[in-house]
Amino acid sequence: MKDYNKPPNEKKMNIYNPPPGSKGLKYSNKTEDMNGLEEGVVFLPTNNTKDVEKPCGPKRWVFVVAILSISLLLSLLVGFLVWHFKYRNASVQKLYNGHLRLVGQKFVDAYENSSTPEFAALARKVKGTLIDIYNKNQDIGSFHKETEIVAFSEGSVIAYYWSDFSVPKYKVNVFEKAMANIEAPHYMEIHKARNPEIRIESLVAFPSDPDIMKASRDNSCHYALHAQEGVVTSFTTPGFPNSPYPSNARCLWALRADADSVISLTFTTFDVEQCTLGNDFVKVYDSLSPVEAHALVKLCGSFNPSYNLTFVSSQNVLLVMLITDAKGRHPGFKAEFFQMPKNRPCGGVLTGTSGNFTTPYYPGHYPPGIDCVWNIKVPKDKNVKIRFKEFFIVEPGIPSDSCTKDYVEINKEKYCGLRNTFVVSSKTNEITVRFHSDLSFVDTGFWAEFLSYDSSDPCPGRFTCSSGRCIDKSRRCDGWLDCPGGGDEKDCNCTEKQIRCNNGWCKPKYWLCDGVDDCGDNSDELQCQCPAGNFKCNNGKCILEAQKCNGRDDCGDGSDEGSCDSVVTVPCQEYTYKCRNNLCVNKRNPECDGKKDCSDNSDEDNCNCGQRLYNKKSRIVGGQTAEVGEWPWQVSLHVKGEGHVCGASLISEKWLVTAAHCFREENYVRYFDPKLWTAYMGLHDQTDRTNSNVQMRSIKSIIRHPFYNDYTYDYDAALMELSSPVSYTKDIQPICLPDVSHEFPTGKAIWVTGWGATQEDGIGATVLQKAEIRVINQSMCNTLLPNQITPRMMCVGILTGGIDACQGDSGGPLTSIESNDRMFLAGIVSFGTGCARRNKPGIYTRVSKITNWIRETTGV
Ligand code: 4AZ
Repeated sequence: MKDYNKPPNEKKMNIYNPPPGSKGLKYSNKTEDMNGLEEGVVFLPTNNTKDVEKPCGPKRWVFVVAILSISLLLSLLVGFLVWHFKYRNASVQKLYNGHLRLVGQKFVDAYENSSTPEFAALARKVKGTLIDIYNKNQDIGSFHKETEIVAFSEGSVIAYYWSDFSVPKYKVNVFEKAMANIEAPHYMEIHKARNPEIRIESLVAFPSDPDIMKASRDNSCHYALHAQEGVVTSFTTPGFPNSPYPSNARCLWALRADADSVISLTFTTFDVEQCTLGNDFVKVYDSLSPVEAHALVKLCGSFNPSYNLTFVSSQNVLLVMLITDAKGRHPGFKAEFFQMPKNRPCGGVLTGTSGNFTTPYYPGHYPPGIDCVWNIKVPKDKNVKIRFKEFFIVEPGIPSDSCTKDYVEINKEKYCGLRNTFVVSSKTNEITVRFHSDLSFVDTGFWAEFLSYDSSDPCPGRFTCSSGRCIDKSRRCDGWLDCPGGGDEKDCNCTEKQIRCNNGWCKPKYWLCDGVDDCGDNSDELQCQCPAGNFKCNNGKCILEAQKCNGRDDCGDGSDEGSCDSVVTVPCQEYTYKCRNNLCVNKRNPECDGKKDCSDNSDEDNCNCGQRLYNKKSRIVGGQTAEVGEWPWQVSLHVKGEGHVCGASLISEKWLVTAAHCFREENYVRYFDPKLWTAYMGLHDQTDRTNSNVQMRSIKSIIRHPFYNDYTYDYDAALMELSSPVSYTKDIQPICLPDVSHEFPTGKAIWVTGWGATQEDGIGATVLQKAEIRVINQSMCNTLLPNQITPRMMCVGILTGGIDACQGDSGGPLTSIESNDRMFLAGIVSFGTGCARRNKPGIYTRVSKITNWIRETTGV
């Protein structure tokens, strides 16, 4: 756009094009030169010795040296000029956004509209004053190119501006320093200024990136909205909801409220391009300038309606910015805002024996720039503890151990980030909780309760962790760390069923040599190490290190070929992935991981599966209610007159995978009759089946696995064909089927979901539930459930108990989140000994063992 540098080809032209008229002289010049050179050369007769000794040699050298020196000087000069004009003088564009306060000015409504004469008049004066300030500073003034006043807000009057500078490269550091320290002029200087009636203070300028600057400069998509007293105002992206937002858009919504008010903004619908797939995003600023220092949030992707997207300003303005690129057009957003009185107090004195308190506007996002202090006092003879039930204080780029921006502080210790339920206790009857939020980036905050407790018995009938947390006495010395820091596993006498780790902990004997460091100091795995230079297979066998990743199954269980860094075509084995061209690769789980591993790319074909289209809030760590759209392949199978009976997984528009035992004949009811069943896709709440996001289908056919054994539950799998295809939506998506070679390693966290009973012999859940459980190694699975486990089964659970699938979850998915955030159907809920009992994990049908049957039967 701007012509700061000469186009390089202009220079080239000078080099390659001789000056006009020089052509004819070229030859004669050369001749003249030759003559000139020969001038000092005298060819003498050989007998004239005197003349031979004539000192004409040195003279020639002087001449040559002079010529050389001159050409050296000339090239130095040329070099200097090139450097000076091309590099030293090369300029870079520097863009700034900022704001300043006008002292003693009265705000009039017309200032909110940039096309009014009042706006133009004040903007002219402010701009002039700003340029005067720039000109006063020799490190700024001469580089200024353009400034524009973009908005005013109330209080008294705040002006928002952008400025454009062109700074020589070698001056950039000095310039940036000067801009960072820019200040409003002293009062005395104002009278000498161009607009003495304009007095400004609190002048700030922030470097801006060109893309955001484009949004400020192009006002084809700018909106100014003022909150109305007691009324909710809404606005949407252009075209919402009937057409997608425009591509390459730079839209700004300047939201204002009356002085001494703040703004509450809520996105009621939000659906822009997924963050990982494109560059579209929305940013909200606690200012009318799009400056990073006042950014509250950056949003992309889509959020389900239950996600709380409420933001509160610190002053009476907010700016919403939408930036989109050329592709990936989505519906956009609908937002609402209203004004509220400022200075709502936060913190305070809390008394009594228990109570709750939260960050301001919880579960909405807390405002920027606030400090709250809660002084909590329980009766004198008691102590007090705080339990944080929800805790979300995440700042982009700030690790949870540094807490330099937003934090909670108790007893001089700072807490931030995303945390599970935790407890902080005091050894007195008082405690002080402080909360601080800085000027940028906000989060949901916390929800906490304070509780008084008896200092001599803080956990009646239970074990007290040093953190103050109470755990069941049976959890003491059971091999699992239940207290933060593992206090419940210290100073234990190990039973005969346990081993003693070197660090003193007791662990179940069957964890010895299972390839997992259960002790924490690896002492349970030491006596079973292979000799040096050997590799230990998953089945315990030792093989030579050199045999690892050599394309042969030396372990016998494929574990030596399962996790090789490079993708090598190897002879096909059980554990290798077979490409469509029948060549096999040794990479573990290469399907749909976003990388081409097969030479024919077939590992990345057929990958329209296993993707969540909503942003996952799941930040819910303690709670187990699923979010809307979090498990879009989850299906609820209803039987006429009985309601929900089993779960299932959607694998294509027409096919479901479920458990074969759901169709057992019981009480003379022939459950394998397709007419009995109805499948609900996109369902979240069993009481809300008429929701427009739900698609209901009758069943055309039920196909049980031909090897299903009704007695052992071996091959507990069945396919259901829907009467007509479903259409995929955000709430309805298919899950990926794992390849026959797909491995779900021991210890891997996997999710089980369903509307099953929430406790053994309990009743089913109304809203879809989720639980994170872990893959348990097959030999331990055999030990825990002797004579029950076949290779088509896998144990998945938490051996301490408490988390499990239960009655009514049968047939539902066991979802494994793999690389690229792709979800695979690892298992089908099959059976178990009760629910959530200690050492009794759930048993799941291992889907990779029946993938071929599923694909052959359904064509998926
Ligand atoms: C059932 O009856 C059932 N604890 C499913 C899973 C489990 C137990 C029972 C696993 O559907």
